[in-house]
Amino acid sequence: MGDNPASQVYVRNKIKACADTSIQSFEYRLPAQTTEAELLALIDRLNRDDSVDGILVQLPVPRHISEARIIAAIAPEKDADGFHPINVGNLVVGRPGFLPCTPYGVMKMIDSTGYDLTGKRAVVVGRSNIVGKPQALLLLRRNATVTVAHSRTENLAEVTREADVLIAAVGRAKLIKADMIKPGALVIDVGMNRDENGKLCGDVDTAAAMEVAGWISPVPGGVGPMTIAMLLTNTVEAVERRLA
Ligand code: L34
Repeated sequence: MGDNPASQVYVRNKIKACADTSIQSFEYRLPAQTTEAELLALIDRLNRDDSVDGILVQLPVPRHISEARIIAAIAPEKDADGFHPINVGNLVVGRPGFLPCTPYGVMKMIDSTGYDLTGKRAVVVGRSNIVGKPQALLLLRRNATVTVAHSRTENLAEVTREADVLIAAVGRAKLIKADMIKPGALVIDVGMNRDENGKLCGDVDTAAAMEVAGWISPVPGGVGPMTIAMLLTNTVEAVERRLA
């Protein structure tokens, strides 16, 4: 909905990823002044459409739309983003459900290194509903000792320096400097910002951090593409559940 330039890039990348994997996708570009009732009517139609297995409303939505009402209107079994309260609840109590794509992708990235999280100190910087909070739950599920830090945390550097695994998801360009990273740490950069030259960059000062970290994920080409991969994974999972 609307004309958020970043959303347009992300949605285009999602549509391309669907095409590349033979998942049929349908794009509805709604003008910013579309009413909530109109958006809810479209979601209701897609909920009942048997040719649709996964639905997402790209966020952010304009201010006159209630994000919570929109998310709750999506059928939980088609909730490819894992944002519906039913899926959030299942995540909290550790029952099967759709996992939110970004933290799910981060877990896949950690697993790809062979890193064993059990007993390790994980610090998540950021507490959003779509990344920080679910990320903390997924790390906890894997027996990490989890700290959630955020913009109001005192002595942030002291907290991040304790992290064997550091997940940066605050949305502040290059906030995490090399001296905030424990030597050898596994660092995942969820940030998607523009630096002073308008260049895409993460929440980590990557060039400097590379000298300290054991592992570090790039921006672009890191968490963004993984988010999209997990969206496709959730969609295929929705099909499998429907056919089961
Ligand atoms: N409903 N809203 C909903 N679901 C989501 O999972 C998202 N998110 C976040 C924003 N709003 C959402 C995304 O799709 C962030 N996000 C996202 C998806 C893809 C990319 C980045 C963020 C991505 O493709 N990043 C590329 C570079 C993109 C560029 O050139 O600007 C990368 O290589 O990181």
